[in-house]
Amino acid sequence: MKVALITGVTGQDGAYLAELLLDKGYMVHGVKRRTSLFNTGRIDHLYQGPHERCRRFVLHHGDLTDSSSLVRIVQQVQPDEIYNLAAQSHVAVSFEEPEYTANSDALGTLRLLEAIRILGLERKTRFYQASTSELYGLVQHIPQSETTPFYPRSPYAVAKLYAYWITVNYREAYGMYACNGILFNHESPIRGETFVTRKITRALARIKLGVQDCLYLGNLDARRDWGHARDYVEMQWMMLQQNEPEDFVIATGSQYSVRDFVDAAARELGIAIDWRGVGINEKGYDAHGKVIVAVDPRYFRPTEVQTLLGDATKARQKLGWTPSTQFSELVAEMVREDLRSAERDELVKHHGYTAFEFNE
Ligand code: NDP
Ligand code: GDR
Repeated sequence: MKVALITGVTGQDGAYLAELLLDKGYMVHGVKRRTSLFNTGRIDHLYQGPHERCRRFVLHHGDLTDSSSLVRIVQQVQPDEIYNLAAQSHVAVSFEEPEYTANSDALGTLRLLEAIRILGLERKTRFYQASTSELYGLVQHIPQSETTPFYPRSPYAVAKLYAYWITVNYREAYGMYACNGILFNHESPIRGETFVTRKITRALARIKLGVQDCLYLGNLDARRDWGHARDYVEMQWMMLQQNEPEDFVIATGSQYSVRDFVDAAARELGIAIDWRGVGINEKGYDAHGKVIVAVDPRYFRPTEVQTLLGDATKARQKLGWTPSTQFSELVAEMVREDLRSAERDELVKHHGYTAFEFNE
């Protein structure tokens, strides 16, 4: 049985990847940092308690900022594959916590690579690094491929740039099977609530049911290449199954603006948005003339990544990559799930928790 270790297992990609690897028959170990509450909502359906026989999913306490925990876990687990998905992954937050972001996202990657080396596992353990389209930042070429020069535009992207190159360096210096997946934005119903797609689907569902009044956003003109996380984790696994380690761009090759995303989600909910004004005065009105979307400059970033569009030709040719979920399907799935949660919130708001006794 192959053994995988996933850092960031409680995150969006970690949950999808754990599920995928368990389906493939792997023994899966996940690194979880200590939190005051469980924080395992995305992986609870996979949980197997310590007393279960034949466990194939095990969680370990550890942190990317703590070498000792990483060395101990890698030593215990002796993984065939490590997927380094853990990161302070929010670009806007990285401007507020730049040092922590560098520590976890840049040095954290180094710590894991060193753990492999210290334990003499260079020939055994394959390493996947969660690199990002944010590396392209102020884009130097459209569309972006593996050969497009990087120009990071946030402390997050700069930290990930270090992680990208240290992964390449350990591959070249020590002959390790280590590779970067340069993944463009990928979303899902379990995306963190403060990333723009989920913020939109969640807020519009709540507005539809009267639980929330208005959705406040930053730059509506930012353009992204959005795919589905379920499709992307499959490529993370594929990258570790090749004969030689290589870096790959994973993207859909289609691009939409934040405003397009709002419109698509609103359409799904049967809301027609009438946009009026420009810049920070731009607002979206519903059919009754009520403002339901507004720009709030607090969500602008000190330096913005205005446009990202990926060219995944190499992954298509070498990994057989084709995204199976279209933009409209992604939006529909996210809206559907958030409408379900909004219905619960609406029930509680208007009837209190006791409502569940009668209605569920
Ligand atoms: P999430 O933010 O959903 O998950 C991040 C995970 O990292 C969480 O499990 C989090 O734990 C964990 N984590 C954060 N800091 C630490 C730390 N110091 N030590 C240990 N664990 C830590 O991110 P995604 O799942 O969306 O992304 C996965 C990876 O891919 C990230 O590295 C991200 O930067 C990168 N990426 C993501 C893209 C996307 O569009 N989703 C695109 C390209 C790259 P906790 O649950 O406790 O917060
Ligand atoms: P991004 O994702 O920065 O691309 O990083 P995010 O969804 O946060 O932003 C996308 C674009 O939308 C604009 N935007 C807003 N963003 C947020 N979060 N909230 C808002 O209110 C808002 N209004 C407009 C942003 O300015 C930006 O241009 C994600 C993360 O998953 C990274 O970890 C990953 O590396 C990259 O995708 C690829």
